[in-house]
Parts: sequence; structure tokens; C-alpha cells
Amino acid sequence: MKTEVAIIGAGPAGLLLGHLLRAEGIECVILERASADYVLGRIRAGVLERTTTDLMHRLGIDERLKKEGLLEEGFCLADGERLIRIDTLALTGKHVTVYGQTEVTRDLMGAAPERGLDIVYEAEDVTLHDVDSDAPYVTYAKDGRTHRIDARFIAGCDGYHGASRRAVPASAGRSFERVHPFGWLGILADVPPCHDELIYANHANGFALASMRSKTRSRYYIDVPLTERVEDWPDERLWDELALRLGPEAAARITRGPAIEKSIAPLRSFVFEPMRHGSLFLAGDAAHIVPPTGAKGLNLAASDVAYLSDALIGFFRRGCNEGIGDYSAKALARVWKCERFSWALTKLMHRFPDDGPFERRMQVAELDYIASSPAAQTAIAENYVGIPL
Ligand code: RFL
Ligand code: PHB
Repeated sequence: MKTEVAIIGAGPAGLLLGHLLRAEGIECVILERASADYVLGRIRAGVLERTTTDLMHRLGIDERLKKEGLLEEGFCLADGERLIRIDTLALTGKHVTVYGQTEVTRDLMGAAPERGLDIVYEAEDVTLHDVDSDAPYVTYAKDGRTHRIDARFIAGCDGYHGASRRAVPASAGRSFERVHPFGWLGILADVPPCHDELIYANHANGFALASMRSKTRSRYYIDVPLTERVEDWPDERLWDELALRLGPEAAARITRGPAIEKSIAPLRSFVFEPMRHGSLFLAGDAAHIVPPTGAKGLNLAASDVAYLSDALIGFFRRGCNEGIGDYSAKALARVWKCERFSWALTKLMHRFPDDGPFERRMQVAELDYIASSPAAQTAIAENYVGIPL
């Protein structure tokens, strides 16, 4: 089989890219290792920047997002005692939208057949070949046979553990990485949220986040050492800890309920440079990971894909090579700024094992400064709603 762009991975990056290319009549096929149900079963991001909702709008796949997404005008930082509100709408003129990654994925998958976007699920042993050349190809196994797809370009949208990044020769790329010494234990429950805006809390016991998926479904997190297991945290223990860490105001409004999902996600900061090698492009988690503090992961995947689709549309529709050449530098400039923000917010809101009383005083002083300074609040707000493309 022959196509113009072979896309590896049907997460948000691959699905968005596929739709943006199909909207311009560019041929593409998505190869996904997992089943559609498995992809939809992953509970991940919850907060969408305007850049991401604008892409869904441009595609005309935002009917449910407009109806069910919750527009958030601000969020809170908590320091164990008080809530410090960051009024993102007043400070930047922009909202973020609470709408789960699962729902974004469901909408993009649902619209694929009518838009001629082919997705091959359960494609095993996806292998990239000749990415240095102008005629790369991908092989994969399905239904007991090996298949081959020839393409002009390959888009590696297969996440941190995917095959695409590994197809770049070691001498041609460089990784920057920090693995953080804790994970986020998340609980999803069908109970109303304790607050109508998100709360990121730094308490003596550690970090907590109160988030939501809708007015009747809540998502909460605490940080835990990587040695802990989900079984160590029966629901009641987790609700008690959340109530303590989020502070008295939020605790008074927490509704407890049984977990629909509970899992621990490790925290990592990671960037791979460059994001293009020959005919292979990397986008989303395949090229970079941010810790979830600040909600940038899915949104970065969307901004990469906005740049990449422009580059590919320029190439196929106008014969222009410029976007292809610029993609990596353009995407990385935004990636590093978002890495910085996610890292700074992680440092501010978590207790690191090596931190002593000095580092603690630094956190208290910074939170105090943020509480009193519109300039500091604006700097946080403009990063939170998403820096411009
Ligand atoms: P994905 O979503 O990992 O999709 C990659 C897809 O590729 C498939 N794949 C392969 N397919 C074929 N062959 C192979 N060899 C393959 N290897 C893998 C996988 O099955 C998968 O379907 O990457 P993508 O598209 O780049 O999207 C990135 C986002 O999923 C990720 O950044 C966010 O979920 C991060 N994130 C958050 N981001 C936000 O913007 N806002 C948030 O509020 C937010 N909260 C979170 C998060 C991530 C979390 N976890 C679990 C890491 C909260 C959590 C807890
Ligand atoms: C979520 O709702 O899952 C969520 C929200 C904000 C974050 C991370 C995760 O920073």
C-alpha cells in the first residue's frame, strides 16, 4: 500500500494530525498498536488550552466539546491554609476548557470513518525503515500477515514508549531527561467537584490536585513515593489525605465516593532533539514529556501537530519545503517553554525528598509573592492558558 503520510499512534497527536491532513485531501493512514477500546480506556488529561480547542473547532469536531466542556475562568494555588486565586480570564482574556482526553479521543475516532481517515488498530511490530531517505516505509503485522506501507513522510505520534523515536540513529539525536522522585496517585469518582475551579495544593504532607471531568465527575490526585502501590491506598485513606492536603475550605466541600479508576503515574521531564530526522517527524509524547503539573502534555501534542500539519500541507499543496525544514526548531521553542513552566510549577508545589527547611521557605516566599503580585499571577496565567503558537 502507498500513502503520503504514515502516522504511527492513534493518541491525540496522531488523530488530530490525521484529521488535519485529511481536511486538505492529503492521504494518510494511522497505525495503532492497541485496540480502540484500550486507547479510550486510558484516563489522562483533563484541561484543554485554547490552541487545542481551536484545532477541534477548525476541524468542525467540537460539537460535544462546546456543549459539555466546562469553561474555566481561573484556578487556585493552595498553601495548606489559604486559596490563592489566579484569575486567568481577567489576566489574559482567555479560558481553559475542562474536557477529558478520553472525550477528545472519542470525538476524533468517531469522526474518522466519515472523513476517510483510515486507522489500523492492533497493528503489531510496527517498524520504520529508510527514514533517512525520501522513500521511507513502515511494516507491521496483523491477522498473521506482514503488511508494508510506503509513504513520503512518517509522523511518529506513538508516545514515549513508541517505536518512532528509536528509529532515529543515536548519533543524530540527543535526550534531556529528569525523572522525578514521586508519582501522582489519581482517583476518578462520580461525585460533584469540591470547587468550581481546579486547586493545586502544596501541604506539609505533599501535593494534591482537585480537578474534574464534569459537574458530576471529579478527578483528584496526590503525590506518593514511587515505592507505593495503588493497593496501599483504599478509597477512604485517599479521601482522608485529599481532605488534609487540599485545606479546610476545599475539605468542607469534598463529596466522597467509590473510585471508578485509580492509578499511579510516574512524573518525568523529557525532551528529544531534533524533532525531525530525514523523512521522520516526531510529535507529542514521542518527542517530549512534561510532569502533569500545569496540564501541558496533551496541549503540547496539539501544538506540535498544528505546526506539523502546516508544514505538510505546505509541502503537498504548494510544493513548499520551508515548513518541513523549520518544524523541529519551531516546535522545540514552544516545547522548552512549556517544559520550563511545568518544571517550575512542579518545584513550587511538591516536596522533593532532598529539600530542607531552606527550600521550604523558598516555596512559602514564592507563594506569598504570587498571592500579592498581579505581575507574578499574569506570568503564571499566560503559561497556564497556553503561550501563542
Ligand atoms: P499518547 O496519548 O501516548 O498516544 C500514543 C499512541 O501510540 C500508540 N503506540 C503505538 N502504536 C503503534 N506502534 C507502536 N510501537 C506504538 N507505541 C505506542 C499508543 O498505544 C497510543 O495510543 O501520546 P500523544 O498522542 O502524543 O498524546 C500525549 C498525551 O496523551 C499526554 O501528553 C497527556 O495525557 C499528558 N497529560 C495531560 N496533558 C494535558 O495537556 N492536560 C492534562 O490535564 C494532563 N493530565 C496527563 C495528565 C498524563 C497523565 N499520565 C497518565 C501520564 C494526567 C496524567 C495522570
Ligand atoms: C486532570 O484533570 O486530569 C488534570 C488537571 C490538571 C493537571 C493535570 C491533570 O495539571
